Amino acid sequence: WGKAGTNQERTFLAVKPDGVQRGLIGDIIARFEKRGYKIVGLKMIWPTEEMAAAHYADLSKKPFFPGLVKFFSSGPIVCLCIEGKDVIKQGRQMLGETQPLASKPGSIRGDYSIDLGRNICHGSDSPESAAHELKMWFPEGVNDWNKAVDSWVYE
Ligand code: FUP
Repeated sequence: WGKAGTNQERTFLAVKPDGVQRGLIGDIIARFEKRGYKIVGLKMIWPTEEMAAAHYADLSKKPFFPGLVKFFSSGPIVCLCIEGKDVIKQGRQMLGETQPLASKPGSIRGDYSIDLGRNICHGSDSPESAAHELKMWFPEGVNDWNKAVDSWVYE
């Protein structure tokens, strides 16, 4: 799953149902591509409530958990596996803070969200959660296209 601390570090990013419905998929992906990161896994899934609950299992004791599960399973999400140096920490920085009010303009949440429960995207917060979430959302694996680089111009 991409070794943390190398240029092949990998994180799990999800455009949540609000981000998909608001037409922000392309913008979010473009930010990571332009930053220099590589998209190695990409698919749309409509999570079941069970999948949403498993994804947010750490928060199962919180009072907002039932609403969070309902929201996360309320429509399709876009699952991304993104690769590159420091992508776990950089991804979190590019997302902004959990609280939209604390998110600086220029970050995804700082540009597009106002409300805590509708904060557009999810990103793994540690190497452990990245490995766990990538396994959960990409059980089939991802595309290691490093070997394909430079082969698009010539036959
Ligand atoms: P983050 O890693 O920034 O997505 O934040 P958390 O894992 O702590 O929270 C997951 C999601 O739960 C947040 F995106 C929004 C939601 N949440 C609430 O609805 N209320 C809260 O008080 C905290 C989080």
